[in-house]
Amino acid sequence: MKKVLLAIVAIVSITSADQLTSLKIEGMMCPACVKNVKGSLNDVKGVKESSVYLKDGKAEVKSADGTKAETMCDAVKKAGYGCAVAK
Ligand SMILES: [Cu+2]
Repeated sequence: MKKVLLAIVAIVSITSADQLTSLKIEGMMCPACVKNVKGSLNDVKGVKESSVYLKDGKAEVKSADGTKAETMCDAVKKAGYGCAVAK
């Protein structure tokens, strides 16, 4: 029984692989902006971790597979910044 459970857990963790999304962020001027963007990204359902780069004007978002980049961008825009999905 225990072995079966372990096998199921292994399958779930393989199929729910993390997804990496790159976003272009516009309008960040200072570290407070970075904090705002990061906070709004982390509030998006499915997002696990985000790194926001002020100088490069970009963000790397680690999320559950299937989390839409558009949803992330909408959250950033709501916070008052420009956002586009980077290729
Ligand atoms: Cu700022």
